[in-house]
Amino acid sequence: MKKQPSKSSKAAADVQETKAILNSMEAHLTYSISKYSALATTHDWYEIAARTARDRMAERWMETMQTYYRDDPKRVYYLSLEFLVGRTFSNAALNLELHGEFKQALHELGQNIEAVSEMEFDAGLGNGGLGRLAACFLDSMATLELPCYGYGIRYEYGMFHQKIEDGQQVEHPDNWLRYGNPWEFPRPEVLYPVKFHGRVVQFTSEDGTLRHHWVDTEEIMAMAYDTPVPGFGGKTVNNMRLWAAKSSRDFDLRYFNQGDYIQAVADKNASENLSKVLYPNDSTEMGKELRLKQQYFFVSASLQDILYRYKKHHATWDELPNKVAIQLNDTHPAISIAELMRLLVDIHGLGWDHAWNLTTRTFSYTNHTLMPEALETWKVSLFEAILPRHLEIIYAINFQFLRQVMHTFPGDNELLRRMSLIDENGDRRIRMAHLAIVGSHTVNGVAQLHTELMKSTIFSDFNRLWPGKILNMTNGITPRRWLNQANPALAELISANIGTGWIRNLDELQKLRALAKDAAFRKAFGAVKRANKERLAAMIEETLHIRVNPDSLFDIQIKRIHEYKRQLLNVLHVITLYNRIRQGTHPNTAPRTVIIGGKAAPGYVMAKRIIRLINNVAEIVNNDPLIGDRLKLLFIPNYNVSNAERIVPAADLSEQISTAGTEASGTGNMKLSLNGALTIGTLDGANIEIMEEVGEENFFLFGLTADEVARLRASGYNPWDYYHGNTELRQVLDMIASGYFSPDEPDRFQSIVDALLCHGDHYLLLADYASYVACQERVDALYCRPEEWLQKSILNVAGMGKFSSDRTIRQYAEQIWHVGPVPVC
Ligand code: B1N
Repeated sequence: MKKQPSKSSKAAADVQETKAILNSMEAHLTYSISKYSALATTHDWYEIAARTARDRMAERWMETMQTYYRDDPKRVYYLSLEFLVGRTFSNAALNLELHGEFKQALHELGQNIEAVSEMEFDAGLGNGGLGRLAACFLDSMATLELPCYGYGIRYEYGMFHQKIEDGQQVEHPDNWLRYGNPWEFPRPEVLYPVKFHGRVVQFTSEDGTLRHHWVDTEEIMAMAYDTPVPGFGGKTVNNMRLWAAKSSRDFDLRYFNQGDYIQAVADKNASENLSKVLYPNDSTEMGKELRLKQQYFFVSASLQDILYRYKKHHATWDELPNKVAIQLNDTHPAISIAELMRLLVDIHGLGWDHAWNLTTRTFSYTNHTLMPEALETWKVSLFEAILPRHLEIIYAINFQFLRQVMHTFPGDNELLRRMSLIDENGDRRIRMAHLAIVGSHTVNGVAQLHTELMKSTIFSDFNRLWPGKILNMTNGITPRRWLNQANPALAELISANIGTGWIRNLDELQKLRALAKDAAFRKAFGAVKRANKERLAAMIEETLHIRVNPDSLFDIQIKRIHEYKRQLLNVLHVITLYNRIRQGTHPNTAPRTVIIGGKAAPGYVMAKRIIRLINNVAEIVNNDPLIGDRLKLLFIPNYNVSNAERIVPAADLSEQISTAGTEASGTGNMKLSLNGALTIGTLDGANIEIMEEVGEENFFLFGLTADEVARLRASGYNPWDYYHGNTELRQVLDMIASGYFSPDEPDRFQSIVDALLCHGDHYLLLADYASYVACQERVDALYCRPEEWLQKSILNVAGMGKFSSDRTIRQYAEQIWHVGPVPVC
């Protein structure tokens, strides 16, 4: 092993910087908190440290904004209903390369940086992968010095807090702003009206053109809150602008003076409900009126803001697509397309064709799922009531679009029905994905397989009409948070051996390949993993009061609970191991700790039942004296970004076991592999590309391929064949159905078994069971050869360069946005 001094691995903090930070913190203690240090709580120290870090970002932030204003480069606007940022303090300190200094300064004040960091509430403004991807992208965009802005909603309540009571998920509100949020800057002067309801009147203008007025509307104000987003190195600090709903009544004094005061205050509350809470649905659609209002609210405010900024530099609209790129994060902000048309045509008086040309050159759209139940559609009647002018605009877009389809493929009425923006089957519905595709210049999927399936299945008609419009942009994760911050010991070890270049250029991890053969490096690498496992074990003991053995294989599945992700298949395997151990048919291999974490959408009954099954199985397995230490099953409550930062570095095995063709990409798979876990997975989403990068021999592959899944379903899949054909599987299912794990209520889990045997086992768990169990045996065998395991683990880390979100963002910048870096001097 060679040693190299490097900034982030230096032991001693810079003395001058530390002193300056110490002085700032003492000043904040007096002027922001106004307490004697003896009275300051750990939370006060967090507040002080956060403000001190924030001060250090502020100057660069202002310089960045000034540079963009002065140079007027083409800017990117990332519109997302979700930003799952997590905590900010450690991330800010690390990206400013001042973590050591903060640690030392806090130490001198008698504080421990980890305890102080723990005081911060997670910003949980997202459900899962889609929201976390948006947060990783912001980090990469700032690190790559790209002029980008995130736009979203400042939910007062983020993703619910999950508690487990009596084995079941209970949702508690996430009041994350209770103690204030030191990272945000309210901008009460940045305020836009957003209209709803009302009706459309037509009139002919002086020049004889037909014009539209949207009148008798209700108005809600959108107020901006800005949060700085520092890139690594802290040179570029970009902006994330989140909108909060404020009553327009506040700004209309007449209402208060003349009207009913009490009613006025009640109305004010009602309108501010708009940004109150994040909808906790991931990959399922719920069609609620408030959700549509949230979408339009943030879209309308963001577009007004974007056009205002554009207008400061430009007299006409012609340059819009050369100065503005708007990325739609799924269809949630797709109403943008109709809104930009409305602003350009109705408000700014452009002709329809001119406006359409500018609009389609400005937008691009990312699709994140093929699941039919997640594809957004809105009832035409709902649109008519809430956004009547947008409905007219969508009809007009559809008319012109279908005319184009008719010209290209004459006489195919079925094709017109399929491609229409309006689904005419049953109650009429607007297909938001079709609106997004038609209104964008580029559409992208999030992993190779997902993009190919988009082109060959759900969007095949569009791919035929516009070949080349659908591109792949394989997802990535930021190595700053997911290695440098979450796993400081591994980061340190890597930097000591190959330097710190990997933090900006993750491809440099390749240099670790040679070190996989170095016994001393393997030993050090193994020691880091072991220490991370001890840390997780301590956390588990503290929260769950269960002692786990850090020498056991940590087998981890962390993600939203969804049938397609097949947490249930994992449970079937755990029960199989349980039976084998009890029956004495399990070879005496490594003990295992199976850890599952994730939230279920509150209305998703089957997902909640699966959580209960996991907890009930855990109860039996963990307390069986015949099992002892050989097998443990744990459900970690309230899986979120901060918990992930503890769990991911401690994983030996990463469970990525979705039915092939269902998981668009996955990003947890990347985080776990980057931290040295080996993957057991199907050929699905980004798993395929991970396997390509790390090598098949370093990946545990099992199960049907996406093609085989499609063929098996088409040829008539019968789960009973597998039930009758596999004794162990039959035993496991019979145990669940007969109440072995729920003796107080024997038929509690009957419906789970019914879903598999009687309702078609839509996600083919039974078809993949044997292959999965056999693959797990190979996992066991390898874990008993620790040197080989370590080698493969190192080769996983070494192969992860491709999955930096820096690579992903560079591809978006070059192939979709056509923007380049704007260094801030
Ligand atoms: O987006 C991630 C992918 O890595 C995952 O595979 C994918 O499942 C996830 C409606 C969604 N797709 N769709 C959603 C989230 C919230 C919502 O209200 C849909 N999330 C994904 C990043 O590409």
